[in-house]
Amino acid sequence: MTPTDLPQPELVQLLTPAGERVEHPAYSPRVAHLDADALRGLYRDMVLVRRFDTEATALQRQGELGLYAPLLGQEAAQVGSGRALAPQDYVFPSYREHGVAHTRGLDLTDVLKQFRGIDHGGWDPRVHNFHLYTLVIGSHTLHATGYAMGVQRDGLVGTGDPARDTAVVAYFGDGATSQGDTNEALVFAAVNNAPVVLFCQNNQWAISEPTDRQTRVPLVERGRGFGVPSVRVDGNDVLAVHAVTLEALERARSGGGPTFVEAYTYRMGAHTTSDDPTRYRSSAEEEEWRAKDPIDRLRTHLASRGELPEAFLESVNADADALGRHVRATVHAMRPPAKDTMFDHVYGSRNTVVDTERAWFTEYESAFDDATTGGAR
Ligand SMILES: Cc1ncc(C[n+]2csc(CCOP(=O)(O)OP(=O)(O)O)c2C)c(N)n1
Repeated sequence: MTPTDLPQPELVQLLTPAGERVEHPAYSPRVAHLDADALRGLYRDMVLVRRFDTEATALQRQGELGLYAPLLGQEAAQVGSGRALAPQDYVFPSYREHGVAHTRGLDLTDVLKQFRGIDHGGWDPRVHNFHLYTLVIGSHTLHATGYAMGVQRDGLVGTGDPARDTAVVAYFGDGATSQGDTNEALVFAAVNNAPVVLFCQNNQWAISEPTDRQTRVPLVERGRGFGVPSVRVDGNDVLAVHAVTLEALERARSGGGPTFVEAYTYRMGAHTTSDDPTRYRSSAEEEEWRAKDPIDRLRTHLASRGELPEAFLESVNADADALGRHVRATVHAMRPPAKDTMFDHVYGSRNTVVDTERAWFTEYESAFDDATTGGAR
C-alpha cells in the first residue's frame, strides 16, 4: 500500500475553507466561550503578524536583514495555539514562530535582531516565558521535554490551581519529526508523563523536501506510535487549532501528560528569503493552498454573520500600518552591539574564566586605539 491508500486520520475542523462553521462533538465545546469580539481579536492578531511578515521580508530585500524566515500561511496555527497559552506556560519555538511571539507579548522587532545579525537571541526568555529561537532542527523538543519534567518535579502540575499548573510547548516542523532528537523527546515525554505539548506545524515542506520524503504514514501517527495522545487539526482553521491546543494544554497542566499535535498547514512563502520555492513545487499546489488562506477563512466567516463592521476593519488596518512603521523605524535604528557583549550570557552568573577572557579581549582591542592613529581603526 502507498501512504495515500492508507486510511487517513481525522482532521479536526471547526471552520471550513469557505468560512462555514461546522460542529465537532469533542472540540466545539472547547471554544463555546469565544464570542464575536474574541474571534475579531484572533482576526486582528493574524492580520498584524502577516503585516509584520510582509515588512520583515521587504526589509531583508532592502539589505536591512541578513535573512528572514516568513510565517506566511501559518498565522492560524500560531495565533490559535499561542492564544490558548496561560502566562505561566513556557514556549520553546523554532525560528518561524513570530505569530506565537506576538501572542506572548514580545515586541516583534526583537525577533529581527538575530536576523539582522546583531544579537545571539534578541530578548530575555524569562520575561514572556518564550525561549530564544532554535535553529538546530528538533533539538529544542528535548529541551522542552526536559524543562517539562522539571516543571513536574517542581510540583507545578496537577495542583488544581489554574494560576500555578504549567504546561510547556515545543513548536517544530514536519521535517523535524525525522530528527532523532524529536523521537527521543517523544520517548521521554511519554514514559515520564511530561506536561509538554509537541506542536508540529506540518507546512508540507522541509525546505525542498516534501512530507512524502519524510514519512510513510500521516505525521500524527508518529506521536501515537510512542503512546502519546495525538491529534491532527486543520492548521489553517484558527478556531480548531485553538480548541485542540486548549485541550492539550489542559491535559498537560492537570497531570495527564504529553500531547502531539499535527497542525496541517502550508508554508505559502519561501522557506527563508534565501530560498526559491519555484525550483521544487508547482504553482498549482500554491494556488490550491491559497484558497485555504487562514485569514480569508475567518474573515469570510465573520462577514457572513455580519460581525465584521467597517470601523473594525479600518482600525485593524490602522494598527497594521502603525506596526509596519514601528518595524521599519526600529530596524533602521538598530546598531551593532559593543564587541565585548559576546561575553555576556555565557553563564547565568559571573564566571572568572569568562571575566579573564573579556579583560584580555578588551586590552587587545585597545591596542588598536593608539595615539599614532588618533584612535582610528
Ligand atoms: C540539525 C539540523 N539539520 C539540518 C538543518 C538545516 N535545515 C534548516 S531548516 C531545515 C528544514 C526544516 O524543515 P521543517 O522541520 O519542516 O520546518 P520548517 O522550516 O518547514 O518550518 C533544515 C534541514 C538544521 N538547521 N539543523
